[in-house]
Amino acid sequence: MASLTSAAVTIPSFTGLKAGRAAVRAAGSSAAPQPAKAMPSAAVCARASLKEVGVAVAATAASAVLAGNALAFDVLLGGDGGVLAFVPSEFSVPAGETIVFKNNAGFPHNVVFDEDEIPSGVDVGSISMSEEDLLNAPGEIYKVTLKEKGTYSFYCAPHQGAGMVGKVTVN
Ligand SMILES: [Cu+2]
Repeated sequence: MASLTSAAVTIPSFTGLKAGRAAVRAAGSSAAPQPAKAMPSAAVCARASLKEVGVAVAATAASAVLAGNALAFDVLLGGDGGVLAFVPSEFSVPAGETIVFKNNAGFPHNVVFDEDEIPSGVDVGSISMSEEDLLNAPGEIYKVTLKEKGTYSFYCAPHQGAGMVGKVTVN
């Protein structure tokens, strides 16, 4: 469900970006000194950008198949050297992109958002694991999708004292 939603949100906005760029190019060519040439070259631009969009959508689909998730941001729980940390511990994601926390080393871990350090109006219970829930096995994941823009702080309950804390900015 989560990956479907993410794809549905992402692909139209990406296409929109391309269309916006094509519009700028078309406007540029119609401002050219010879209006007779403006029409054909604008048409060529439009055709070329349609091709680009096709390629972009195909590339997105291919990476979705490879990753199993259209657009996701991966965070490791525990560094490869055994350090008790989120890797990376500070990052940004677009609103609606799924964040995938993956058990890597030094588990058990979990992901608990700090109710005092999330955007107002966001229900902390809907985005957090409970303090008691733990990811025990290698490769186990916790996924969350943040829709409200702002800064969110989170921590791993077992390792908060060891500095396993993180911050994500949703924009
Ligand atoms: Cu931990």
